[in-house]
Amino acid sequence: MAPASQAEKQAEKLEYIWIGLIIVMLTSFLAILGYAAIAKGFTTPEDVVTCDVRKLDEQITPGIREVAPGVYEVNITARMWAFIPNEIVLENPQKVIFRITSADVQHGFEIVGTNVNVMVFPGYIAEVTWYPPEDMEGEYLILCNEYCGLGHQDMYGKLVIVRG
Ligand SMILES: [Cu+2]
Repeated sequence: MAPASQAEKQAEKLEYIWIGLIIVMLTSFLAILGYAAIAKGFTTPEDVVTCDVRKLDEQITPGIREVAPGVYEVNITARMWAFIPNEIVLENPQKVIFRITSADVQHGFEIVGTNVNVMVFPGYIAEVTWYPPEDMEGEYLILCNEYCGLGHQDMYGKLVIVRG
């Protein structure tokens, strides 16, 4: 074997430097994760509501219910490629509780122009409590913003807020 040239020695030195850097980075990331989990108590959400996709019809009834004056519960099932119900009409809403689940794949639920934007996973019920501004009225677009298959671009709905 020929003796290593100066260039080869230089390359080997650089490789050790990079390996060292990677070890330092990985160790710091794991240390930060461990510190957050143990010392700060950061964990995955525990108040998650689950459901059985095979028995969805028994567990969630899509629709709008006014539970008190101005307080609405809206249950929504997202599926390829629609929201059920697809049109949500609310009269003078003050508080809206959305419960959204998916019957098949991962979807998104976004009301354009508001801060309602949530991922929807099969097997989980995403719950969003929303206080629409008092001057908000008219029609708003509801979009799926997670790519969910060939008909994804057709997956949208409508929120109508009626005041008066
Ligand atoms: Cu989609």
